[in-house]
Amino acid sequence: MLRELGESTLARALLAMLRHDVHDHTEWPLELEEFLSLVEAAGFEVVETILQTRMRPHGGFLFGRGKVEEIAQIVAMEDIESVAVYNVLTSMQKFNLQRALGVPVLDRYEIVLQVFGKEARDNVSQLQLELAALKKSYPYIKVTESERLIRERPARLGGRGPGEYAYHAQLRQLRKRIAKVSAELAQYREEHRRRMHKRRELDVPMVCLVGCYNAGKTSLFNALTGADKEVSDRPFTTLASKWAMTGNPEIFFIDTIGFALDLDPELISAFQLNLDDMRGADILLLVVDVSDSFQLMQMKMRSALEILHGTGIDESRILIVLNKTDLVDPEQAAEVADFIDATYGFSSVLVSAAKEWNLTHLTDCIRHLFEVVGVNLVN
Ligand SMILES: Nc1nc2c(ncn2[C@@H]2O[C@H](COP(=O)(O)OP(=O)(O)O)[C@@H](O)[C@H]2O)c(=O)[nH]1
Ligand SMILES: [Mg+2]
Repeated sequence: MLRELGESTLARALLAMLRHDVHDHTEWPLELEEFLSLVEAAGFEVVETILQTRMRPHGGFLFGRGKVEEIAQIVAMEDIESVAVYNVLTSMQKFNLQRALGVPVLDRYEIVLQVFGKEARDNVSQLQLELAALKKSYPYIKVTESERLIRERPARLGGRGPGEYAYHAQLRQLRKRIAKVSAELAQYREEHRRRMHKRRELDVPMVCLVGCYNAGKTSLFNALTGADKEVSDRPFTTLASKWAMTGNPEIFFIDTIGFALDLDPELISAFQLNLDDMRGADILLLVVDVSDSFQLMQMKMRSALEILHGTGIDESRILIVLNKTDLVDPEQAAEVADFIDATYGFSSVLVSAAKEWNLTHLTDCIRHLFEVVGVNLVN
């Protein structure tokens, strides 16, 4: 299909998802919608969406062969430039899909990386991102190159051909780069730990804001500390953590990276410096967008709690902050708060960071939780 002049210059993407839980009828549309906003934030215009329901993912292609052919036809007819897959692909699946479709295929891991990459301006974030990308590309290069060598082998007369040497050299290069980036990050991490230790010696308690992107962490951070950081509805504007101290009571607030639904553990593990901030804080405010649908809100909470749990954070140190109450009916907000208190056993506070509603009460709740976890405050 020919594109009209003046049409969007964003790369045209097809979005594909494999649903393997055939009993789930309500979560996948929300997951797909969240993914769509990520793909758009990564700089694509989504022009087609393909869904397949299949109990067992195809080992080689993720999708069944018939579905792959259908996607290939749409890619050709609709002038699609990239395919974004919701599911995390194995290197083999990515390789096979790219060969079958003839366009780049990016999975959720890579889409998130691409979005992160747009925002990463500081050194630490860039290195953490590079490490996450390298971890993904190393096995992929192994697969693509070994496939290529197998195809070329019959033409050769035994022994290693030049292609094979180049392949091993490329892998060696990648391993060297991974080692170098890891070493640099280890240094930054050490320095970061020293700095945290110094702050700890000041005896000022630390509160870290966590939650999914767009929940309003940075807005709340600004409202609580009077800082003026960029607030955005683009995902992941905050990569490296930011610190600010308040007086009366003296508290260090830390604004850190946002989570997304179902983040890959490998990807999360690349952001150790941000995780250190979460681990090092005395308490954590899990900021939740109360204007999301009830189900999406719970899915996001679950995702965030899983990450915090995996990071070794004790649940007793978490306070749930239900933000954006200005966007919902007060009764509805109160019901959500009651539900969360009853279901998850966390205390929650209703606030609006934008309108600065209920922040004094939030500070009281923070003081109370400090007492519970045994932190002394200096006024
Ligand atoms: N209506 C309303 N919008 C808010 C509130 N808090 C944040 N926002 C908006 O939500 C979006 C994301 O906010 P941000 O603080 O960047 O979220 P973060 O990704 O969690 O740091 C921005 O467009 C904010 O203006 C709030 O209390 N009420
Ligand atoms: Mg932010």
